[in-house]
Amino acid sequence: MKDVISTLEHYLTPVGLAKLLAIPNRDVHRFVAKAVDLCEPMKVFVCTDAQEDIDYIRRTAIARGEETELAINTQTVHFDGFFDQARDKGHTQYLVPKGESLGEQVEQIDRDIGLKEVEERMKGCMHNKKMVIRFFCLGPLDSDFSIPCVQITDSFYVAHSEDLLYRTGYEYFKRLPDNKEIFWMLHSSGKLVQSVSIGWQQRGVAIDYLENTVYSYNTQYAGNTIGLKKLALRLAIRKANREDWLAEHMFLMAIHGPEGRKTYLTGAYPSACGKTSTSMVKGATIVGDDLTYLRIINGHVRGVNVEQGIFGIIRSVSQEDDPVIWEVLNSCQPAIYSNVLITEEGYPHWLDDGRPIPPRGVNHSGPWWIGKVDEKGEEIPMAHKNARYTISLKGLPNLDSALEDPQGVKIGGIIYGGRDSDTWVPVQESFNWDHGVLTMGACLESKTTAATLGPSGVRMFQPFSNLDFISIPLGQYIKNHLKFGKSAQNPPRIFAVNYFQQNAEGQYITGKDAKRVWLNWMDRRIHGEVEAIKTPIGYIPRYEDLKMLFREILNKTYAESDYIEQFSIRVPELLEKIDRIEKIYHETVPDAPLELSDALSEQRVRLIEVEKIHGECIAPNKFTST
Ligand code: OXD
Ligand code: MN
Repeated sequence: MKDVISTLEHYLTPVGLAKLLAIPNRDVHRFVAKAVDLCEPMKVFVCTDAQEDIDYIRRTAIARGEETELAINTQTVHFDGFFDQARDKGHTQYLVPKGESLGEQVEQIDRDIGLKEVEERMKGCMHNKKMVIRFFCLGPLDSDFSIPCVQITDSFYVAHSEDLLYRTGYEYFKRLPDNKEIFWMLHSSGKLVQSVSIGWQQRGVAIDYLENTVYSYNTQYAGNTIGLKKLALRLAIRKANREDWLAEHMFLMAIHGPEGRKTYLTGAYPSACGKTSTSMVKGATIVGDDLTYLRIINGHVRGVNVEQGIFGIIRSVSQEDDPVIWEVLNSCQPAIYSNVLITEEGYPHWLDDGRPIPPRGVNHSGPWWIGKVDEKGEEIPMAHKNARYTISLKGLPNLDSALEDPQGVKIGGIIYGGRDSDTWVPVQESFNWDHGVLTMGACLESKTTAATLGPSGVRMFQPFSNLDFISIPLGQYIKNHLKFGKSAQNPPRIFAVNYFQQNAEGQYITGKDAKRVWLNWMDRRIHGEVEAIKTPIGYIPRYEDLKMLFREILNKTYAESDYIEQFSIRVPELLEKIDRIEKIYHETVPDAPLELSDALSEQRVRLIEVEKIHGECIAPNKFTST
């Protein structure tokens, strides 16, 4: 590569160069020079925080056919290629220097080989394209949590989505101290046909953590391309590991309890297991729905939303179950839909939206009609199961006032939850921080969903809902959690939830709105207002408290028979779970902390003891309240 400035002069217009050089940080100039040298773009657009630059991004996404305007003209739709509509875990790899290993749970490749592959796949990939350079900040600006990020992409859809999802940071970059750590993201959709990326067989995401850089190529699906989302999370987990804080796959919300008190809860559930719908429940306020950084400030665990928007799964969003999201999507707020059905009149429809299915429209397969089949003769559904909406949090009626607080919010409780048919009860509280980390976070299992490629409905080990993004050995990650709790004066309570519990006939046994009750029960526990029943797996609610909350919050009667069915302790299933998890840790996580095997053995002994007295399925009233 020629020297940095002459390379930049070669590719950038004088206006673009002036915008770039207004940022004094030399690493920024070097990264852009390296990117243009590799991708050889036809043109380069440097995007500042100015409204005209931001408008240009949206306009160009539409002009190039990456997005189409809808009947509500603040909204657009984007389609990904047929095979490119979910996160590709198999082709997302860490570039690991020789002699290092991230452990068996993590996809990795020798760094030199990985970089060579990136070079081969990305060399000249923007020949006939325009490159966009954008500056953002993860977390609120000018705070201990802030991480500045540079995103380079040839997709105006990606650049536009990031505008709704992240805090713009061009001005922030201008005032960055020289030594501030920056995350770098370079993306190309590769070859496009009708605005759709067609090189999916050679797609990949390569995480070069030595250089805090992520490369993503031949893919458009936002989970693989929006650098600031799951790509940056992987870098953030490493940074957090070095600096003793936590980077988590968690929503962040406030429950509004009695007398106007607010209690902040943060929760880790795997993708498509209810994070967004939980953070948007009626009566609560949302800080974020997907990514939270947690730090200890003045002895307290405090958290921020890394993002400022939602890239949410739209399947099953309905007026009845999700009134707040529904209202936002039907307002004039900017939104980008992906992989939904668009009717001839320009309105989006999606699976299980509670409305009649339109007879025809356009979806990711092109023109669509009821009964349309693919080349294998299989019926093409109206919309993809992983269809999404992208909106900014700004303007949500239920937005929490602390979104931009540079100190974050004080966390009262942490929740772990997954798609679990037969082990966990709907809500439980751990005995203490370590018990929660070890038997809830580290033991989380969940059935796979359409958010990742591959079959859905398969029970998988999903510790902390963060396994897909963990970039350090898993044992170390767990030790960091234990240490974090010890460093806090009064660590948050830890809870587990299960919205997907089923009966022997395979039917779900809790209503969708019940999650509001479970959340309010947590609030009451945190403030010491309700007692609980001590079981071998943790504390569970008393019937009378839930009955009162169902009445107060949902105006519903809660039958004792429902309580007994939902909160009975299913001993054989819980023991099998311990066996499964122990085996995984034993076989694949050599650095797992000793505390983990102790916690699991103790839990097993407690379960076996109660089984001897009360049998396999134990009703909650067999245990005593504390
Ligand atoms: C997401 C995911 O899109 O986790 O948030 O897949
Ligand atoms: Mn997510």
